[in-house]
Amino acid sequence: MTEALERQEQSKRRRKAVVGWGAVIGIGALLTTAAFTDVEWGSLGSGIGNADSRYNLQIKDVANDTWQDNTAETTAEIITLADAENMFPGSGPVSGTVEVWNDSTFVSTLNLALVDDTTTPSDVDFLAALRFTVTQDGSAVGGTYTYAELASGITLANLAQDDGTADSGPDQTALVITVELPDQGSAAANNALQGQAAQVLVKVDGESV
Ligand SMILES: [Ca+2]
Ligand SMILES: [Ca+2]
Repeated sequence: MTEALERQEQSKRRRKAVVGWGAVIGIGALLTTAAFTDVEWGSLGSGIGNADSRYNLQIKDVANDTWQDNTAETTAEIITLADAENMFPGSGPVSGTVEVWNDSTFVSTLNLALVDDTTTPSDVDFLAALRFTVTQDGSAVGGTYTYAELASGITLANLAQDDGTADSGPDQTALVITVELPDQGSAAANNALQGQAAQVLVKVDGESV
């Protein structure tokens, strides 16, 4: 065999070898496809939206030391103002505390407004003569307000989301509302308010942010 012929034969054998391997690999792949299957599932998080992700403010039921929803004016939580019934012009301030909890996973804005109770409407002159101040966790919110000014509402500091610790933390706040009936400047003006009364509701609302 000449050298050239021998190289030709070697080349043919290499091509056969290559073709042979290709066939084996092809069959192997076919067998895998036919005999074995497998699947993996993933989930986009543990849910999109959640029953627990409800935005919810609550007000403290002081008498029972529990938190509650009070969405209707007719079932408003009574905030005790000690000695408010004996108020007279110049008699000094009385105050009550509203505690609010942000029972949700959202940060909440907070607003406070006074609303004249339509079931027991206030005497207009008496209501207008009252002066109010508001503190949030000990810090004054603005200055001295008339009823009309607080009826328009004021903005309080935001509440953090529920921190998982009951009855403490930045998810709750204490609002102290102080009411005063100042001396009206004359006996006649003071006497004009005799026998008058006011019944005012406190509305605290917010928005998730
Ligand atoms: Ca609520
Ligand atoms: Ca808490």
